[in-house]
Amino acid sequence: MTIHRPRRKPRKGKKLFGRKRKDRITTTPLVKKYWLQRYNLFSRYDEGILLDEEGWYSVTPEEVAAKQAKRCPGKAVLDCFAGVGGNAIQFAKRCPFVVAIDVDPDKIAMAVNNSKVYEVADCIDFVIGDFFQLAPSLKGDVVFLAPPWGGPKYKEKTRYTLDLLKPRDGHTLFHAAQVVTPNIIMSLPRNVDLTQVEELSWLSSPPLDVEVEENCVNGRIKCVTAYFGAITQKASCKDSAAMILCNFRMSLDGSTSA
Ligand code: MGP
Ligand code: SAH
Repeated sequence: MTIHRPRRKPRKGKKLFGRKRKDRITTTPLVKKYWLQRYNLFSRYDEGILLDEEGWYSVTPEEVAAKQAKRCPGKAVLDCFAGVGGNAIQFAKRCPFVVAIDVDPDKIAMAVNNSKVYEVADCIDFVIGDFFQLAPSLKGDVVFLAPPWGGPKYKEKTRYTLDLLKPRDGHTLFHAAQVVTPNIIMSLPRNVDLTQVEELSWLSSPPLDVEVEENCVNGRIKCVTAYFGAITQKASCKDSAAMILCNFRMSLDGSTSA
């Protein structure tokens, strides 16, 4: 495991005045590419953020994670493949209850550390475990799924099919999540087969609302996010349409009884 650790954690309120933080551990060529993007991944990187190799290439860029979290205000969110905490930290800023699950104890240790850097560690429950085993016992309003895509080589496929997701294929993953809630968010490769993504919504009867967005950082697409169920904009439009209708009826009722 390659943990990138600052030589010295800057003390709160103390500025580094032009002195650059040096990483103690040698950076592999693979990691270097992501290290160059470090402030897009964690804007507070210099305050002691820790990542291992998989963490570097898998963490959701902060701007994207913040956008995904914006969909879930006030919700209880289960981040089922939490990694080094990129998403869990952003959920914790907006949601009263966040559970961060990862099968790798080192990832959870790094996620705990990183959430402390962002001062949200107290808002997250960390669980070391296998999502597929835990799913039947989980409770939450939203399930967030950012599973392994099979490493950075995912982009070699012209069309990334859902059977390539790890450790289980996309259908098995979606089925497991549906046991918890129909409100599911999936973070997927930018070359994912969108027809297959849409088909996932048909696994539910009646079919779930589905919405897909491309997520860019500095004008480059980083991933695709699929929202299912009540967290799609379509569903919230339906809610607000129902609300408007309801308010309209109430005002009619009011005018009749007046
Ligand atoms: P990338 O395509 O490897 O990097 O990953 P980049 O900088 O866009 O490279 P380029 O060669 O295309 O220019 C882009 C983003 O996808 C990463 O920052 C992660 O947020 C996300 N990502 C990449 N991988 C391999 C995974 C993965 O296995 N799982 C998850 N959940 N996210 C990943
Ligand atoms: N969204 C995260 C990155 C997730 S990377 C972030 O922003 O930091 C995918 C993670 O899934 C890896 O950390 C890996 O350890 C974890 N994982 C793989 N199989 C798992 C399983 N069966 N249950 C839970 N976590 C798993």
